Amino acid sequence: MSDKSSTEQGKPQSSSAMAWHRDTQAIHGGDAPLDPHGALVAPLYQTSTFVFDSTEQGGQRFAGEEAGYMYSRLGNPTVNQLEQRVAQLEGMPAGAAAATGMGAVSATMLAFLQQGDHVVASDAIYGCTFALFSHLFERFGVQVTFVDMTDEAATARAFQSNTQLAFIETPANPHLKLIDIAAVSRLCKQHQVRLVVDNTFMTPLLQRPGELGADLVVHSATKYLNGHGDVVAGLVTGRVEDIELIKFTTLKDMGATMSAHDAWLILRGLKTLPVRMQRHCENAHKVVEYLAQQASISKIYYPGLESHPGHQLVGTQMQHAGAVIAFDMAGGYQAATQLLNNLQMIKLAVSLGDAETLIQHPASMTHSPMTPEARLAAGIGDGLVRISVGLEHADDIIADLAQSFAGLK
Ligand code: 4LM
Repeated sequence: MSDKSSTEQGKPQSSSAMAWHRDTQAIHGGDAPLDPHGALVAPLYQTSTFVFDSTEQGGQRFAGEEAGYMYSRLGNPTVNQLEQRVAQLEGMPAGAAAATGMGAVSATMLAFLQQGDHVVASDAIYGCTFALFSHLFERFGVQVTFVDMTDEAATARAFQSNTQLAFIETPANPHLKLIDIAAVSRLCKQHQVRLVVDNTFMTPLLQRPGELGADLVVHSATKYLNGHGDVVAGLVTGRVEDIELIKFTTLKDMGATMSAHDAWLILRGLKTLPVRMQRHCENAHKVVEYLAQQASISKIYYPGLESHPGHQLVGTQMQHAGAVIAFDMAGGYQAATQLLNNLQMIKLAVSLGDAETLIQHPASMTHSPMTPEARLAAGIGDGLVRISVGLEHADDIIADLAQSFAGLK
C-alpha cells in the first residue's frame, strides 16, 4: 500500500478562505461544493470504504496517481472538511484529525521520533500526555526532559544534540501556567527542533501558536472545538509536509483516525465556537470575581488576574484569559472534597469546554497518572480544584458555588 494518497488531504488552504474573519471560517471553512441536492449542511459520509470504477482506478488511487478516496482510515470527505476548517482557523496550511486528543498528541510526536531521540517538554501538561512521554516513550528509547518553560535559561539548558521536538501547553492543564510561545520558538529554531503546542485551553479563537513560531498545533477537540460533551476527538495542524507525514505514517498505520460521525458533530459544534467562547469568557470573569472573595480559597490560578505569572501575555499572545479557573482550598483535600460533593447544578466531571460547567480534582483525577513527585514539582496539590466555566447564566453558576461554599465546615 502506498504511503500517500492524492485526495484533497493536505491541500493548501485557498487564499480567500484564509482571509476570512475567524467567525466566518468557523462556519464555512473547508466547505465543499454544494451537494447534488443542494443541502445546506454538508452530508455525513458514514462509510468505511469507497467504490472504484475499475481495478486500474483503485490501483492508481493507492499509488497516489489519481485523486480520490479509498478507505476511511486513509481519508474521508467529512473528516477532511473538518481538517481544513480547523487548519484555516489556526492559520496553518493543513490539518489531520485523530480519534482523541491523545491520539493527536501521540501521532504527532511519534511521527518525528525514533529510538535514541530526546524531547524537551514543559513540566506543566495534561496527566496522560505526561504518562505518554515518561512511561511509554521511555520503553521505546526516547527520553524526555521536563522543565519549567517559564525559565528561559533552564529551558535553553534542557536542549541536547539529540533533541528532536519541544512540547508545551499554554495555558497549561490544570493550573493555567503561561509560557511565552515566541521565546520557546526562538530557542527551538536555534536548535532546529520542531515546536509542538497544545492549544486546547485557548482554541484558535483566542490564541494562534503558528503565528508565534509553533510548527505543529494540537488540540483535544473533545473540549471547546466540539463544545457539546458528546465526542472524544483530536486535531493537529501544521505544514503540508509535516501533516502528510503524520497522516500517512502514525495516523494511518497506528489507526487512531477520527470517525466521520465525530467529524460531522465537531463541524456542527464549530459553527458556534466564536459565540460560545465569548460567553465562556464573560462567565469566567464573573466567577473569578466571586471566587476572589472566598476566605476558604488560599490561591486562585487564572491568567486574567494581574497577580498571575505571565499575565502580560493576556492581550498579546492570547486574546483573552479563557474560561478555566483553578484554585487551592486552604483546607486541602478535605475542603476540596466537601466543596465538590455539595454542588448541585455544576457537574463533578473531568473534561472542559462544554456548555455545562464542570468541576474536578486534578490530583486524584486528570493528573493522577503523574507521579506524586512530578505533581509536587508542578505545584498540583491535594487542595487544588479546577473549574471549566460553562454557558449557563453566570448567576446560577455562582449561586451553586455559593451554596456549596456556605456549607463548608
Ligand atoms: C481534562 N484533558 O483535562 P482527549 N490535551 C489537553 C487536555 O486537557 C486533554 C488532552 C490533550 C482532560 C481529559 C479528561 C490540554 C484532556 C487529551 O481526552 O484524548 O481528547 O484529550 O479533563
